[in-house]
Amino acid sequence: MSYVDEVLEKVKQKNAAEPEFIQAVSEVLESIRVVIEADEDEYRRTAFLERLTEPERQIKFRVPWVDDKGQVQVNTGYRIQFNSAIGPYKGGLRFHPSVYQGIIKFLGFEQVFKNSLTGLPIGGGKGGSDFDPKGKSDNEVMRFCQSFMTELYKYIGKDEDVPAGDIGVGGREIGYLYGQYKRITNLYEGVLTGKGLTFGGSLARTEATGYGLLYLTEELLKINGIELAGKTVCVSGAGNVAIYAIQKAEQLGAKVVTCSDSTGWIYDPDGIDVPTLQEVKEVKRARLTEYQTTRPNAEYHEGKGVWTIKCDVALPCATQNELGIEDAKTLVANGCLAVCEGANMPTTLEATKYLQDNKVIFAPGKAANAGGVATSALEMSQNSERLSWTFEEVDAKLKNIMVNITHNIDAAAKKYGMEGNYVAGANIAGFEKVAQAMKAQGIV
Ligand code: NDP
Ligand code: 2IT
Repeated sequence: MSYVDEVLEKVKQKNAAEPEFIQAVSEVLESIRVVIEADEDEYRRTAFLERLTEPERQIKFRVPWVDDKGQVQVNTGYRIQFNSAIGPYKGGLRFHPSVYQGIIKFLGFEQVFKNSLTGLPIGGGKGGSDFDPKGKSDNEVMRFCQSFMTELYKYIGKDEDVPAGDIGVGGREIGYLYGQYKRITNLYEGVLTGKGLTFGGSLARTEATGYGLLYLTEELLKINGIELAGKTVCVSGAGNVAIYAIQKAEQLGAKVVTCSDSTGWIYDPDGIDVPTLQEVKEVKRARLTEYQTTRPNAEYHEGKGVWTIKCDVALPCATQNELGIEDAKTLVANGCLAVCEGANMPTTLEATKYLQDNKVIFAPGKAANAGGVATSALEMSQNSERLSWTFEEVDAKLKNIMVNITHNIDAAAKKYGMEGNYVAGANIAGFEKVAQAMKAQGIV
């Protein structure tokens, strides 16, 4: 049996209860098979892939907090420090009831290669909790965040591990977490990114993941001789990534006609109105039904459905495995040209293969959504030098990083004879830097 297959078998056995982690590892190991097989004996002798797929450290902790009625609630907290070969652990925190170890592990694993692709010195990690911020008061969210940080602070630091936001963790949560870290440690340091602008946050971090997704999408289409302007775009999600993806797509001359949340979706034939969406989701924290009240031409539907709308470009920006094989078939039948992932692993392996087989340009999340963490690394730089760059400076650096990623994944795919396979290109390009660093650092 080849070394890659041996390790895949071991990973499946060892992590049988974590399907998302197995999915993420399978995709990466399949992609880098060609690199491993060129020097298989040495990779096997050094148990390289066993080390790559085993987190350096996994922290799991109790998070007790008191709700507004005086009832004590208990959640589980996680921080998985996956790989620090190229820099301190870096990656977001997710607060969502679906969180368990397998979700955080798959996200941490993806983060290792994503962070490598940014070209910046950041290792990979991820954390979170099964806490559901929906329907909680600000005070409840604050008490939860304070309790979460009262344990987490022991394991993080500006040169050690730097968390940020993800699903359910935005500016409000980062503020509460930062306040508690500072109170406990007495340190005013860049230990979290996505901070408010008055306490060390970076301009353009809020917009960065969505904007970066569009910079990469525009460049990838250009490489393939297609112009983004004038195209119809379907977006899923209505959170941080989705909102700023829609805004940038519209600025670049495309028309975005859909968005969705966990209960339903919007089709707006006039193009999604970003200020209305921001009011509903960022200010009121309400459901998408509210969007329709000020946009009478828009349709609201319960459940899932954004991929049924005919589009040129599809941007899944909600959550993992939200785009399955039936969705992929519908997109292809409707003439979709490109799918670029704003979320982490939103497309199933089967759907990804179907899209690629049908010549749909496919950009995997670890490349396409890397603008968020890249700008987090820019926030770390600004914190270190105690300076703040302008929006235009940060945005220009972000654009440059995304254009570089686009060309790097294209070149890596070509180098290994897989032109146009950007999944392989991203995995190989991300792997190469981490692998070099791990080899140089010995058996650790
Ligand atoms: P938010 O919490 O801001 O938004 C998430 C959106 O997706 C919401 O509209 C939410 O609906 C919807 N959603 C979440 N979970 C589900 C689910 N299980 N079923 C259906 N809809 C769901 O998160 P982000 O925008 O930050 O994150 C979106 C994706 O992007 C995630 O995969 C995340 O890992 C990834 N990502 C985020 C980055 C960042 O910088 N924030 C960077 C790179 C990737 P509702 O409004 O009802 O809650
Ligand atoms: O998935 C991701 O890259 C993020 N949630 C952002 C991580 C970060 O450290 O900014």
